[in-house]
Amino acid sequence: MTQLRLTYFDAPGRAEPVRIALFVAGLSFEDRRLKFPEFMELKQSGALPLGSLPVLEVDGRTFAQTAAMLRFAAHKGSAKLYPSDPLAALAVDSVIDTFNDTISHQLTPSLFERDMEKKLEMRRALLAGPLTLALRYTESLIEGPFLTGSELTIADILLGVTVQQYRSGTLDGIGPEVLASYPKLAALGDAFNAHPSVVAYRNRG
Ligand SMILES: N[C@@H](CCC(=O)N[C@@H](CS)C(=O)NCC(=O)O)C(=O)O
Repeated sequence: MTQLRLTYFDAPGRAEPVRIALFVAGLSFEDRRLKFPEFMELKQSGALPLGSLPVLEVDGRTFAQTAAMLRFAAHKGSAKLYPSDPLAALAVDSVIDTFNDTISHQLTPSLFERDMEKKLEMRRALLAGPLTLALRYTESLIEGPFLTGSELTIADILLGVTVQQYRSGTLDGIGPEVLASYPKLAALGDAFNAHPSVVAYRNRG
């Protein structure tokens, strides 16, 4: 059996969609969670190919990039998390790339900002520009209840975790009110939470 080990911080962050995708796909994996000093030690040892987390080890080979990990889980696992129809796959990939771009270039810098006023200003700029574009675009693509219809895909996992993050209020300046203009996305978040595999993930103990 293929040995899988996912390494990230002890937080949802970028790894949570990958954790859920691996679980839903029926792939057992080691969920390795590092404290910040352990991450720094690993980074300095050169074991992280891009210097960042998460990384997924597959039989000892180390891979970076969450979007690729999500696709890997879908292709390798038992659940149909990636559409065979090219147009549906285009929608899935486009949403994943859109959110990864928005997170990498706009949200991540604000996470490292310690001055609260500056942080909120960065979040306001994010909302006024790229995040609103990303949300509006995503809303226009959602067929309902999930992105491409009735099947849960890896894009829905990423969106479901994102909706959950906004609803939780843990991102200062980007709270549940952001979803008011995007009813399809909010409904997708509800469908994600109610999906039996996602419920099983949350109850996994
Ligand atoms: N494009 C990468 C981005 C990975 C990334 O930015 N990881 C952050 C944590 S969320 C990180 O490790 N930052 C610390 C660093 O680069 O030193 C992905 O999707 O996996």
